Formats: sequence, C-alpha cells, structure tokens
Amino acid sequence: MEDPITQDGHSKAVLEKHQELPPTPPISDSCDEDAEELPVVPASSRPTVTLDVDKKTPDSHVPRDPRLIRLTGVHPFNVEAPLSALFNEGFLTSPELFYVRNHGAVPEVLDEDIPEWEFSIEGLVKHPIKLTLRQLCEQYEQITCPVTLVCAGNRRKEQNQVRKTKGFSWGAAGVSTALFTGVAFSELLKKARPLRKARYVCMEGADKLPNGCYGTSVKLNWAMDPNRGMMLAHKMNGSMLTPDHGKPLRAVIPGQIGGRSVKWLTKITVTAAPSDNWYHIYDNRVLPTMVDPEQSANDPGTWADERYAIYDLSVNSATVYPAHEEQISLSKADQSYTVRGYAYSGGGRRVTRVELSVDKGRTWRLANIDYPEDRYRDTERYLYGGRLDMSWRESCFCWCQWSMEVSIAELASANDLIVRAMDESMCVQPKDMYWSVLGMMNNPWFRITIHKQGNHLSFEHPTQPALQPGGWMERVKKAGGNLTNGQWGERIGNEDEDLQESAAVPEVVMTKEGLKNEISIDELRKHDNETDPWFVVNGEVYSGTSFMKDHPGGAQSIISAAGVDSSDEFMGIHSETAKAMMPSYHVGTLSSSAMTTITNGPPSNTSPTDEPRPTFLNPRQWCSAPLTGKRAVSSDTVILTFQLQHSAQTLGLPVGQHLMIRLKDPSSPSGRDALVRSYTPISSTTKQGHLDVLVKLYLDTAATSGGKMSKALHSLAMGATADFKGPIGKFEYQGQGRCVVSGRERHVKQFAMIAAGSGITPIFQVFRAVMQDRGDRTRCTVLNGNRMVEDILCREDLEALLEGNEDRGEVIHTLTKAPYGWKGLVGRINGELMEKHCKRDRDTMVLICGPEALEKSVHKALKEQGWDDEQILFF
Ligand SMILES: Nc1nc2c(c(=O)[nH]1)N[C@H]1C(S)=C(S)[C@@H](COP(=O)(O)O)O[C@H]1N2
Ligand SMILES: [Mo]
Repeated sequence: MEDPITQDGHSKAVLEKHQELPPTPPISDSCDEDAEELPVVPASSRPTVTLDVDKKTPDSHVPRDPRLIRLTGVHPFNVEAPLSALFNEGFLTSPELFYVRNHGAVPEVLDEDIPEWEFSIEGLVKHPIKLTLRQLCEQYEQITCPVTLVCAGNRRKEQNQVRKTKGFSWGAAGVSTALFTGVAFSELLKKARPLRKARYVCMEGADKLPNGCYGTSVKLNWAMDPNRGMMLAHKMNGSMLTPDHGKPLRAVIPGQIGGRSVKWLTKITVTAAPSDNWYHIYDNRVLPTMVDPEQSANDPGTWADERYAIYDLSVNSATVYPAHEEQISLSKADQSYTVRGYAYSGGGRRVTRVELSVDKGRTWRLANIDYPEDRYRDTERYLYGGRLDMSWRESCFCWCQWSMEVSIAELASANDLIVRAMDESMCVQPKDMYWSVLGMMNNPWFRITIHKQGNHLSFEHPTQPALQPGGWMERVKKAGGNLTNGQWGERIGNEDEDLQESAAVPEVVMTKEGLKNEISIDELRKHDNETDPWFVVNGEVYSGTSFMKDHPGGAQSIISAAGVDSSDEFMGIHSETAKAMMPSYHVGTLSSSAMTTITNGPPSNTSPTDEPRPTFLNPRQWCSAPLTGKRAVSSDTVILTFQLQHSAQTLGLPVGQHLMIRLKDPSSPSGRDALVRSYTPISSTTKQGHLDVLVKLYLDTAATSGGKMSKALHSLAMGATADFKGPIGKFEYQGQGRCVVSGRERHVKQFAMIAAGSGITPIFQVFRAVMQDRGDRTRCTVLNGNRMVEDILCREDLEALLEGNEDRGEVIHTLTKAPYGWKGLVGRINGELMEKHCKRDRDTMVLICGPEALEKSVHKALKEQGWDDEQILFF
C-alpha cells in the first residue's frame, strides 16, 4: 500500500514532520485471506488553489472544490455535493466532496504547527491531561474505521417548504463517509480517570464564533463504550484532515448527528451536566412541533430542556436515481430501471429493510441492500497507520446503498415512487413530516413524482438544495396545495376554499388604462441616467423624472433604479397609496426580450468584479451578507450583525443615509416573494468588516399579527444571508454643520432631533457624527420619546457620546409610562415640549423619525410655531 501522506502534495520538510506523527506499524495481511475486497477509496484530487469567491472571506486560506453547492451564500462555508456526484463516489466520500458545516470561519493551522497542536482533558478527572497531536500519535494506539457523518439538518429544505424554519436549506446530500484514523476516545478517558459524579464529556473547537467557540457534549458512558466507536481523528481517507473538516484534530462521534463531532478540537472537559455552550443549547435540537420561531425566541427554557437535544440519528433514506429531472425514454418500456439510493440510521443500529412503493404507500416491496461497511468486519489490518479491526463490534456506523429493479412500464403507470427504511429497533420512517423550529432530523418517506412528457418519463425530487428552484414541493405549494394534508398537497375532496384564500389578495392597479407602448431595451437604456430616469416594476416601465425632487426616499433611490428591474424593492417598500399614484408615471410595457436582458443581470458597466471592494454597499445592486450575530437589547429589540465581504471593508454609507434590506418572505405562498425595508445601521459608518442593524420586532401576539419583515428578520438563521442595497435617503450630514438635502448644500448651527422608539437609529447616526468630532460646533438637542424605561434604545450609547460634550449636546428622554422615581420628562412629545427645548431659529434644522402619527402631530405643531418646511426633515 502506498504511504497515504505522500499523496498530499505537501513540501518535503512538512512531510518529514508529518511522518514523525503516527508510528506506522508494518502492514499486516495475515488475516486477510478470506476478506472480500474493501470498498474503493475514491480518487481524490485535492483542490490546491483558493476559489475567487473565497478570496475576500476569512476562509481565503482554504482551497475548495467548486462543485459543492453553497447553502449559506459565500460564507460561512456550508455545502453539500450534488446528490448524484456524492452517490457516484461510492461508499466512501472524498474529502473535497464531503459535506461541510461550518458555523464560522475556518481556523488557520499551518502544516508546520500540526504536531504541536495542543488539547486538554480536564474537569472531573483524576488525571487531567495536556497533549500535543504528536504525543497523541506516539503514546496511543491508532485505529482506522469507516464512519458516516450526517448533519442533523439533512433534508431540511423539505421542512422549509412546509414552513420556514430557523435553518438553511439542506438537500439530501448532508451525509458523507470517510475512513477516519486516530485514537479511541475511551482510551484517553481511561487514562484521565473520570471521577464519581462525572456524566458528560464537553468538547470545544478553536473556531471563533459570534456566541463564543463551538462546543457541545456527549454522554460520558457512551464515550467510554468501545461499541459506540467515538474517536479523536487526525486523518480522513488516509490524509491529514482538510481545513474544512477540522484540521488538525476533530472528534468523530459515530451514529450521532454530525454536530457532536467537534472540529479543530482544543479542549475536552468531563462534567456533571451537559455542555452550556451556546451552540449546544440553541442548535441541534428538535423542539416540540407547536413551538414556532417567535415563541422559541422568547422561551429559553424550551431550548435548555435536555430532552430535546439530538444525539442518535434517526432512520432515514433517499432515492438518488432516478435523479431530479432525469428522463427515461418510453421506447424502453419493456425494460427495467434500477432505482437506487441510500439509507442510514443512528446509534449503531443497522438498517434492516428498505421498501419502495409505486402506489402511494398502499403496497410495498423490498429493495436489495448493500452494506459495504460489513466488508471491513472480516479483516484485520493496518490501514493509514491505524489498526482496522471491527470484527468484535456489532454496530453499524455507516450508510448503506439500496437498489431495486422496477419495470419502466410500471413507472409509467405510477404517479410517484416512494422509499422508506426501517432499522434494527423496528423504527420506520414516518409518512408525515415532524416539523420543528430548527427543521432538524427530517425523515418522512422520500417521494419522487413521475411525469409523462411525450415519449419519455421525467422525475421530480421533493426539493433542490439551497435557494435552487425546483421540486414537487415548491410546485405543489405554488399551485395552492396544502403540503401537510397527508397526501403531499394533492387535492383531496373539496379544497377549493383553501385555493381561493391564497388567490384573493387585492392588487393595486399600477398601469395606465389603455396605454399600449412596447419599450425596447435600447429605449430603456437611454433612460439609464440621472436626469430622466426610467425604471421597471413587474415588467412595466415608469418615468421617475417628475417626482425625483419630492420622492420621500430621495432622488438617489430613483436614479439608482434607472434602467433596472426594481420590482422587489418597489413592491416591498411602497404603500398602497404610493402604488395607486403609479399609473400617471407609466410609460409603457417592456418587450419580452428586453425583460430577459434586464432580469439576467445589471448592465455590464455595473457588474460586480471579484476584486475585493473597499466599501460594501452598491446603490444599483443587491449584495448579500450573512447574519453572524444576534443580540437582544430589549424585550422586543435585537441588534443583528452581518458580516461584510472582508475584514477591511466598510459599509459605504454616508452619515444620515439609509440602506435597504431584502429578505425572502417566509410567509408568502411560494416563499419567494421579497420583503424590503429601509434601515439605518447603528454601527459607525467607519466600522470595518461588520454591520450592525438595530431592529424592533413586531411579532405576533394573541391579539394581533406581527410585521412580516419583523418575523422574517427574527427567523433569519445564523449564517443565512440578507441582501443589502443603498445608500438611499435625501439627507446627508457631511460634518461641521454642512448638510446636503435633496442635492442642495445647507449649513446649520443647531439640530433639533426628535425621535420615538426605533426612530432613534437615523438620529443616533447623525448625533454620533457630531459628538465624535470635537471640532464640530453644531449643537444637538435630542428629544427622545418612549413608553417605558425598558423601551429606550441606545440609551447608554447616547450618554457615552454626551460625556464631555455637554456644552453642545443634550439628550432629553420623555416617557408615557414613567416608573416611580423617574428623573426625566413624562408624557408624549408635543408642541409644548418642542417649544421649550428646541428654540426656533433660522440656523436650526429639525430631524424627525418616529411613527407616522408622531411625525404628523409634530409637523403640525412646528408649523403652528412658525417653522418653515425647509427646516424640517423626516427620515
Ligand atoms: N468546531 C466546530 N465543530 C463542528 C462544527 C463547527 O461549526 N465548529 N459544526 C458541526 C456540525 S453541525 C456538523 S454537521 C459537523 C460537520 O462536519 P464536516 O464539516 O466535517 O462535515 O461538524 C460539527 N463540528
Ligand atoms: Mo450539523
């Protein structure tokens, strides 16, 4: 056998260090005579260069395979292989196609530092241990063993079709298998000698995440049990772990969800209680099905309930062939087709049967199952420097492959093809989905639909991974079907009422009656300018020229939309009143070829390059950024942190301006409608690498239904992306009293800033800019209205900015429900209060941001006091 390390392509010096690692005993073939051929290790061609998309991320040191499907945008790296590609590799998966689940950036470990990688075993043990990887290899017996890892989110896209969960959309390829080499966990724990009260083994990784490092725990007595097969591994299919898979050391916890197999392992703590790591509590759980995303957010107790933590995998299966959209010619109707797929179960339990049905589950037939894992049981040998000996063990820790011949004629007369598996404990996959907030452990019958098209059959899987369209679930849902009716959304009895409900939303007419004017792409392009901008909404062309000056979102937002399809943001941002004004600006209908051109992307002169940009925002294009942090700042307000494209990037938002956030509407029937709202980030405009947005959440209560955007933002999962575009707004503060309003420069000596609730965010941005510049002599008086003390947002930040600036700044809080002993003002912001605190003066400008009712009443009061509209700005 070849020395696997030499296949790695490392430098010679590194190799030598490397080879110091495992003492490789001579290969023993003595027991091999009657062993069957072992499964083939897939040819691996390790990617050696960093892909362009990764270059501007913190993972710029990680070469990857471009075939992998990214499930959470560019970063962090969460991927699965195309299902057929994964299956075609066979029983074992190459490291480059092995699914990846990274909660954050991959720690960078240089090859020369690998032998000195240190980890510890501490806590409730008699002999705490500190070891380097070199010592682990030298002092402990090395073993090699095939193990399948499965992310608990495998097949989650199906759950997201039924109802959006807090997780991103795995297809059915969140499962992979490799030969892992390392040390049995039980050996290490025996050395450390757990004490009497010890019950759990906590593990921590070196990755730095928004909520601390990644950590979790498993039961100590399982870790001590060789039958459970837990190990610390440093090799995968004979080569050093790749960075994405935990280089240089990870836990491998067979039979349990992938989430327990901690990568980049640094610390093991033996404890009396399960891990209190954030990711152990808020990830990898199946909450009861009636707990919805909003409820779960307000109920830490449910999360902490250890009964909902997932350990063993449940039985699951999927069909790989026929593949999605595969076609079979009906001219072969006298032949048969081999249906093929995979199955696995948890806790070491064997998959004991796989059954197929072509009549919606009325009758079933048995598939053939191949258990490649069993071929390792008859052999004892050294493989990759580790002893491979599974003869004594009963447990099944790997997936198996099943197949069945079905006549094409029979497929032609069926509507669907369903598979389900059963395991050793007679647990069988359920017909119906168990939906839960995190969408994990999804394992209902895997159903493929069959369609006759001309003289061939074509097949449709339930979903496609990530945001890829396709699959019968999406199709059925779009047609108004109810996916949870126990019949995969097919019509049963009289469901007409359901259908009408989703079709009955009244639409505002935005076209001019009788206007028939087809607009070509060339004509549209002529108006791709600042003086006479045309933009497109839902295929109709509008002229923005005449209302640029009065547009509440500022002229820039119209200019930015010139010549491009702005349907999503227009529909998302505008009220019905605004939409009703559109017929008078309607100039025609875009020709269908022009429509194809513009929906395929922006004009080439604005297309993004792969070069890292110094600033993130682009006024003409949506740019996505992943959510990396969520911090509650009050009972209904959170600060969401999004990661920019690289650590030196700034947002690119002038002070006083806003940006738009776009999200898919999880509540829309197709799940594909966009929600767009504008926000003012609270992170400083010069902040690098990240952007913080404060959002007030209007969630469902018993009496009222909450805001769509609130709900969508609230259920946005860590790592999921939102789209951003901007800047927008007609106001900009350039410092030293200099303002630009709708393109006109003005000088002010004083700001009267009136805010209520989350309206503080744009005000805060301007206030901060003034206060942070000691040379800026502009006076700022902030009048901030709220209901209760708890509702005051950014209070400490405001106070911190005031410190030492009392001569030019003042912040006045007023509460409508003031507590006993409150030292601020009491009552609503009204004319009287304004008169008292904001002296009218020609050099003063009033900035207002709050609910519409407040803006209206303040406006009225100001007018009565003689203020001029020129001096009043509504954000
Ligand atoms: N340190 C660390 N370990 C981790 C994770 C992580 O983000 N950080 N993700 C976990 C999850 S949820 C899964 S499914 C597996 C995935 O392992 P893989 O990326 O090697 O396939 O790693 C687990 N171990
Ligand atoms: Mo996972």
